[in-house]
Amino acid sequence: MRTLSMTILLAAVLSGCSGKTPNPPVDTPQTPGEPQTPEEPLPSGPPVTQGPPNVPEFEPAFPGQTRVPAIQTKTAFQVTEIASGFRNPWAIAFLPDQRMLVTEKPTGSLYIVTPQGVKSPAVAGLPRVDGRNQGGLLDVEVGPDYAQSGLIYWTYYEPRSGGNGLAVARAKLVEGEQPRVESVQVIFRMMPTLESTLHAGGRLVFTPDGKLFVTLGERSILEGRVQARDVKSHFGKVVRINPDGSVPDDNPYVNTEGAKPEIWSVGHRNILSAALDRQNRLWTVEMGPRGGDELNRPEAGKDYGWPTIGYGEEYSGAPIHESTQGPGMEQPVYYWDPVISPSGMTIYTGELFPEWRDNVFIGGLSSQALVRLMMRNDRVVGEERLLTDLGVRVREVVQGPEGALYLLTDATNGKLLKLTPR
Ligand SMILES: [Ca+2]
Repeated sequence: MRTLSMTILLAAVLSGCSGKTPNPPVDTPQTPGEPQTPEEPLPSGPPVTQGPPNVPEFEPAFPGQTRVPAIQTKTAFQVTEIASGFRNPWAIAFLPDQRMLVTEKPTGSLYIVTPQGVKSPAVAGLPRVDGRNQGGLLDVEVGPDYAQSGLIYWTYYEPRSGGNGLAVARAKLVEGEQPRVESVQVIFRMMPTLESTLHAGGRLVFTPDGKLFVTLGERSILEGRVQARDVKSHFGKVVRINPDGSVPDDNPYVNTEGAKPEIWSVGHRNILSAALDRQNRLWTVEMGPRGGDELNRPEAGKDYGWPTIGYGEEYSGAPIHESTQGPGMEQPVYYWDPVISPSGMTIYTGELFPEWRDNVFIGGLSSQALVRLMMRNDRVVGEERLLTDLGVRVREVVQGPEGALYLLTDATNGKLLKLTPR
């Protein structure tokens, strides 16, 4: 382990900006004896430094939907390299003993990594992936009953006759000199099959009531894009399943003729970021077109509008949307123009950084940043771009068991980094 030479010491205070923790929402249960955070004034001042908007003619639907005031973390922190040599790693999941599972996207390899950075041989027995382009092995999660079952879950681009599609598999992890998975079961297949190496989504989120959210993209090509609001297709959806792949009785479309019963919410583009908040509500960030990355809080049966409404345009500059708003479609909580290219997300609940309590962290690829959002009453009130001087694409961000943030950088020599108070 070594401390990066680019270690950052952030003690400066931006004038006019508050880096204080917001109040928890009023319905958040308070731990007995926990002091109430006094109400802080909202941040004010200019937004974070970024380029001009790509689609300046689109205006936000409400104040604070984009370009909120910049904030700056006051706690001095450091970035430590735990391990390197991962080929475009994608996701981290913590085992109960603080070791990590780390996925490598294009190779389809899964590793077990100790807190000191010692990497196992690649876990044997995972199914073959279609590793082209955005495909490969994506997210990994440790099952809620792992201590008894040894089950882990992962997402991948599954090669199929006639194309490919996202699949979710689970298996028992068996440790040893050559770790392996046993009894691999595919529990969900995104349908229809299509030939596309783009936009399959792929984040997994378990909820405390034992359900599993899976985020799905719309495959990028027009044939897939037009299915994003169609409940007969999995494309462009959040789905919710039981850990064995069966459909929960209370899903919103279980009684809709012809609908895919796994669907939770519709009208998404490509969701690569998903996390629960302290109230166990799902939040997502989706890759938008040029100028249209979105933060949403997907609710059962709601329509998030893609491709009918949105704030971006094609990368060619051609228009996609006639409007930013439409009947029966939800507004994003926040959007970015220019985009951050989001991947990875966590909502901070740790003790190491009290000022980050309930803040949203998002990995930024093209923005080469760790994006921090300060929230109040489910709106974004402050934004920060951390680690910009490292010059790395941040693929993944998760909170470790001790309250540190763990990151993966997207590179052919990808690194596992740890962010702690200095
Ligand atoms: Ca939307």
